[in-house]
Amino acid sequence: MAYFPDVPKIEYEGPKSKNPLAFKHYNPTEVIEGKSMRDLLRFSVCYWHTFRGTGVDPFGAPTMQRPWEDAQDSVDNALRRVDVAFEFMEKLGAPFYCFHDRDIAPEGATLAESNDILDTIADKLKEEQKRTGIKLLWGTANLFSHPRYVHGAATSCNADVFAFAACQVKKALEVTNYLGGQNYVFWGGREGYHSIYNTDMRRELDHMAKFIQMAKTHARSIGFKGQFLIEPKPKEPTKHQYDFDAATCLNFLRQYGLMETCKLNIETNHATLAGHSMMHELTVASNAQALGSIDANTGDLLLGWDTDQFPTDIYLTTQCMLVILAQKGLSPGGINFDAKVRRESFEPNDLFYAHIGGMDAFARGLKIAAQIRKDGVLTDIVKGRYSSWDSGIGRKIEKSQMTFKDLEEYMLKKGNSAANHSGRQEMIENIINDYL
Ligand code: XUL
Ligand code: CO
Repeated sequence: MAYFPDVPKIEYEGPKSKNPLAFKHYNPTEVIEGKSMRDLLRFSVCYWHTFRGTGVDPFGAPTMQRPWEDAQDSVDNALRRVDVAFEFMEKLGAPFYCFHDRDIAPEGATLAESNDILDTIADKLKEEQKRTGIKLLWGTANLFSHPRYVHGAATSCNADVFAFAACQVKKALEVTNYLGGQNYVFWGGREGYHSIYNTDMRRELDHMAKFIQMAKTHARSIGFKGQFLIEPKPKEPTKHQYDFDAATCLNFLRQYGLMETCKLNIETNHATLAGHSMMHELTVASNAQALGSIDANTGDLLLGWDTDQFPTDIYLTTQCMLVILAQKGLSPGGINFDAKVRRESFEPNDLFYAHIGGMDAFARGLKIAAQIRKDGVLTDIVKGRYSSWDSGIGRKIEKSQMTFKDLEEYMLKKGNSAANHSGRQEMIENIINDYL
């Protein structure tokens, strides 16, 4: 049975095409910087928004037309949803997908029952992966929706909740491993606090580190070779989230000796909620050799919450691809669309338009970024701007050959520092515009 009967396989038709169900820029086999677009971009569809999003918001009921859904959240429904998901991803030509344990399978009355249901669904996912060649980019556990996680999961004041969360991650790791998942993500949903009066911050952070360490030990014991990723986010649901931004996460990883264990999964809307641009966050992570994967979406400049919209802004995708190309791609990570269609876009086919738009926006960003890199414009500008560090006094400072006393001697002799040059921000922005 077809769940998207009027949607054919989405093909690349080129920039002149007016077909809304075709790619204008994403041409999977086109080679850029020595790799196919498919291998460079490693697009992934997320199960939660795409197959579980209902359109519910704090003011109103679900709006999404999803004829395959029953109201019960039954196991049968979960099995049917696997068919829906794979039909969608196969037609779209997405090479990867991602899930939380509770997206793919309903929670049972006990842990044992939940684990059994998860196994049933995982078997079907495995079959479909085999049939289609679609792979699991990452798995994760939902440690934030259930009321038991009201005070957090790994950072809960209730040790039993830590234990339950550990069981959930243990199982999610096993399922991810069974499905050949290439990464495992930790998004600290409720790892944070609202009031410091009732919070032992130090102890909670110690527990969070212990949790990741224990997860790693288990992952290695079952032969999971995938990459661990932490996903920074500054607010929502708690006022103070421990994984505020890339720099905060890196500080946590360094403090607890976890740099070898985890890289970062950087999400655009989380970056902007933290008051940073996506390019800033990607650069912070990449500079620390910790940029593992990205959650591609965008916020709304006029709204202050996590709107998780599909990325369509070519400036944004170009900036992302400049950083990603500079580190030669994201593999084994990828570009996961952690994005949802608007509540008003309730027809099933809107899911196709949304993903096609996001994939095309990234493909365009990739082509533009590759051209900027080929012409060397930004590298030449930056190299020129720092040229005083390539010889003379700058070089000696960088090589640790100078003391403050030496510098005083140098400057007393010279009398004053050399003149500055303009940063030419506007000129550079104009140059970037020439490429768009
Ligand atoms: C929440 C969010 C999560 C993570 C996975 O804002 O981004 O869906 O990506 O837990
Ligand atoms: Co995300």
